[in-house]
Amino acid sequence: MTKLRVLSGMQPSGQPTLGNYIGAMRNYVKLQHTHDCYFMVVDLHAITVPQDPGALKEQTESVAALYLAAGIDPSQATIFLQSSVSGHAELGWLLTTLTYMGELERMTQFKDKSEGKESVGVGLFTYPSLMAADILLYNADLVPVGDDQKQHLELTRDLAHRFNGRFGDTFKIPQGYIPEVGARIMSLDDASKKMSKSNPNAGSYIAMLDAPDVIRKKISRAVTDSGREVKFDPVNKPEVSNLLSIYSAVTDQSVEEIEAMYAGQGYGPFKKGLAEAVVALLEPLQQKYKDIRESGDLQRILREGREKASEQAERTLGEVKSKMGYVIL
Ligand code: ATP
Ligand code: LTN
Repeated sequence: MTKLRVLSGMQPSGQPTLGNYIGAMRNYVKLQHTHDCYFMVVDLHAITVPQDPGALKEQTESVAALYLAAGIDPSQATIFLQSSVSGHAELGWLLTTLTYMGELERMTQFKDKSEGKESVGVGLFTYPSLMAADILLYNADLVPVGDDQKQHLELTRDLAHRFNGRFGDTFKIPQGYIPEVGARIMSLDDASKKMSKSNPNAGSYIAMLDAPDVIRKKISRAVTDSGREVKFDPVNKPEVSNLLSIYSAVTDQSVEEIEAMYAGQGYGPFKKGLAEAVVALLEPLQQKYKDIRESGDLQRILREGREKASEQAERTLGEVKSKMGYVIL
């Protein structure tokens, strides 16, 4: 039986966080054994907000190395850079012409990221069409993402239907793969906002590469209510509930088990336990990351990934262009 195809990507727009890991990356690792997987660093998406060229390069290599450190095996999954396969930009444009202004105006990520800004790049607005191209170029069946990407996936499905309806059956309709626990990890300083690597306050997130003592400090300073009961109650205790979700995702224990473990103890021991669990998860990954960066293997792995991805992308793009009426030379 042919394996279902999986595709996903992460932006090199800052330091990947524990939210990125729990919401997306660890599912990449899980899926690679049973699916035909493509994981990319979406460096074309990252420039929808200004990026310093030196930082972009470093962060791109860093995300690719984190994929490997987290356990993605390049002999099982294809790892590549979005910008190294020109078909993304090309199909992105073709799909942009099929996308309606109203659809993009409804995107909550655009609203959040443009809010209060004096000038906003057009790319931030049209970005979901490029994401649709990323997915449809590979005819992916499944797309592992966090909860915040649901709306973009819905648009991807709509664009695939629209293209198929107008030009004939071409694209598969992809499904999201969204974890039950940890699809939306919230900020440590404000439980109404998602944990984000582009938040200027580094205390709001745990970066996957934060040193153990930094992790301990950030968790001990995480905002909580003035009570002392460790209880999952997202409406009345959103901060503690967020920490409980992180604890549960990191240790694979149920929320009820964790509540019982800290019954009557207050937030201090709970936060200490959580910090040690996060450190135990990230410390070995950080050691692997260091080894990978020092090994110099990354270039070769990304080049091999580009070869495999390009082949697939060219095939789809050829079919798309021919169906749309482009003269194929
Ligand atoms: P930013 O926060 O900088 O705007 P991002 O982290 O949302 O960016 P990506 O790096 O592209 O953007 O996200 C990679 C994956 O991580 C996506 O699948 C996204 O849904 C998931 N993700 C991001 N933040 C969280 C979070 N707080 N909780 C769960 N999943 C998340
Ligand atoms: N839009 C996503 C990143 C992204 C993506 C993709 C995810 C770009 N292309 C394709 C899955 C599949 C984000 O901002 N997190």
